[in-house]
Amino acid sequence: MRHFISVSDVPDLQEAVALARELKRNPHGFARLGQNKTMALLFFNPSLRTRLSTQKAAMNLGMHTMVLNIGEEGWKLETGTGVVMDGDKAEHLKEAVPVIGSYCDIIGVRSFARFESREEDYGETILKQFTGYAGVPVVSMEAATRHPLQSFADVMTIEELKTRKSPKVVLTWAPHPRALPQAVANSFVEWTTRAGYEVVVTHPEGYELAPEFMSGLKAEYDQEKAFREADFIYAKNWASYQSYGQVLCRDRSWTVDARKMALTCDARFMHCLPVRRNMIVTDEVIDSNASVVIQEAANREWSAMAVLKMILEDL
Ligand code: AN0
Ligand code: CP
Repeated sequence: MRHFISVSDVPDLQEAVALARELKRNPHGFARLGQNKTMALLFFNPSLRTRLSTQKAAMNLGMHTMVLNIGEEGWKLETGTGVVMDGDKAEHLKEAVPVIGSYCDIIGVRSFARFESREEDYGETILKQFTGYAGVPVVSMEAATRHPLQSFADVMTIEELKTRKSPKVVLTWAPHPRALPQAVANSFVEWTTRAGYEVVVTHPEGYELAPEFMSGLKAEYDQEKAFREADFIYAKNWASYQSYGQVLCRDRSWTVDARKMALTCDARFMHCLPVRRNMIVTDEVIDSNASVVIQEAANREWSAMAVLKMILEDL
């Protein structure tokens, strides 16, 4: 594997999940694979899980890691084309990315959707500059439209817990006070569809995901109907794609609660975290035995490790 940007970079999803589960059982079996190799982890946005789990995964493989919070610790970087750089940005990605690439063997980068322009976000203009100028493999640690490391851990968690070959997996929109990217939702649909699950997406009108992520799926606007017979409930907020970046609904009747969970087939509750309690999900549900959010977050280490192992083997 060269870059890790979306599910299409993974040669075989079943094999990749099997590898992640094997690494979970045997974390130190490949401690020399990354010897004398260095990974740079670059963050344009905050992170708890992605930063720690990816760094830990790299360390498990014997790699060195360098973490940079761009903008806070380094120079502010210009990302636009043909800009007269008379503002607060000291350096362009065109120089910064190949320089960083010269110091390391793999670059991880987190750069959320900015909601300034749908075309720029959905064109992945920043990520493309990284893959174009780095000269080394690039791992997306959440870009404008996808969060593949998260989705890999999500599918791994479902594989660990499922009781049917093709479980019913429901992605439900839930309310949040701020505008959040569609990346987690987009990726989740992409990966769970590829895994062969029965995928249902439910949200209020106006929150339809981009058509390229919904191919073959129809949105269900009735949340309770969607929840019936579900094996997994995956909650996430996202801002509108059509009215790009806007918060159209704050209706707390979409919060996942125990009454709605009771409609399911003893479903497990999932969320990528960080989660706002009693907005996205009630305390009662997230504190119940149905919630697998900690297992899901812990699996980030093993899925990241599988990704880095596949990249290191092809360096
Ligand atoms: C981010 C998002 O929704 O994309 C990161 C989630 C992993 N969430 C927040 O900013 C709260
Ligand atoms: N789920 C996830 O990516 O969490 P962080 O934003 O804390 O990295």
